[in-house]
Amino acid sequence: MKKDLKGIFTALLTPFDEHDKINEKELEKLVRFNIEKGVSGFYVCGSTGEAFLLSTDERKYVMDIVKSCAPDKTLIAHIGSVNEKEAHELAEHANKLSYDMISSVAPYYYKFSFAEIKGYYTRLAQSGGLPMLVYHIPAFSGVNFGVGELREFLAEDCFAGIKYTSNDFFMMEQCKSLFPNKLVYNGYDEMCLAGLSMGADGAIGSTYNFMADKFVKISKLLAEGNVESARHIQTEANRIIAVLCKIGVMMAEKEVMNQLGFDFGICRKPFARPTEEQKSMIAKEIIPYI
Ligand code: MN9
Repeated sequence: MKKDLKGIFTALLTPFDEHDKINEKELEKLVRFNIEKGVSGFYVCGSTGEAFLLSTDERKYVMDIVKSCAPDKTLIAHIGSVNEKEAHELAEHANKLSYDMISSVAPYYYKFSFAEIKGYYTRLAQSGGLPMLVYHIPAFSGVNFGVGELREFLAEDCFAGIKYTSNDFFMMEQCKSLFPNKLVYNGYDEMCLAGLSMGADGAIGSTYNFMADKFVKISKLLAEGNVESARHIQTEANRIIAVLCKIGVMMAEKEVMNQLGFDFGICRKPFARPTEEQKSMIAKEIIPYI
């Protein structure tokens, strides 16, 4: 069966139990819940999955769990790390598990030159055995690629495309039209319709953990040419996302899952736990609208 490379991909959250250990059962439940909502696949251990707060072994363990409960879905392993050795180890693991793609943020913290960053990506893409999806997220990584730089990646066969988390849709459209055969995934859920209508092949996002169905609908409606109805659903979703942003997206999303009946625990420190006031905001302003 050929895998679906288009559509909606959930950037999975990582549930922790009361001892701060990965909660395998809840993660499996989350994967099944999203499959039922019609997602095409999963982005595993990205920013949303608290990748940078997990050990190498924990990241591998999450990859194992997701592969075993979603073997037929398109699986993208985020293997990014400023420690390139770790990134290689994770890429090898993803390859061993037959993931479909690897993906990475730009190496962060130090101000690496573009040549150094390109070296990092190219070594991983050439040696990992899996095509690389460049994770462009300047607001978090501090690395702001321009079209010229992104096209240097896209011109190479070992690069699958870009996970594009930026609101510069002019640049996104230029990448897609220069390389129509490469994949471009929209990254900001609150602009999903904008990204898809400017040519993105699909969307990868964190709020899909609990409302993937809204975005599966947006993408179907757009494909049918029904922009008005698609925009209506995007507006509904954005009312929810605005509340998440006010609280702090990561910790708010885990609390949403908890209030929906999952047992996701809290984000790892230094993230704070939600206050009672934030919890009641979620109960009143988010849960009834999911
Ligand atoms: O790229 C996610 N980005 C981050 C994906 O988490 C940094 C998005 O799904 C956002 O969480 C979401 C809310 O701003 O759009």
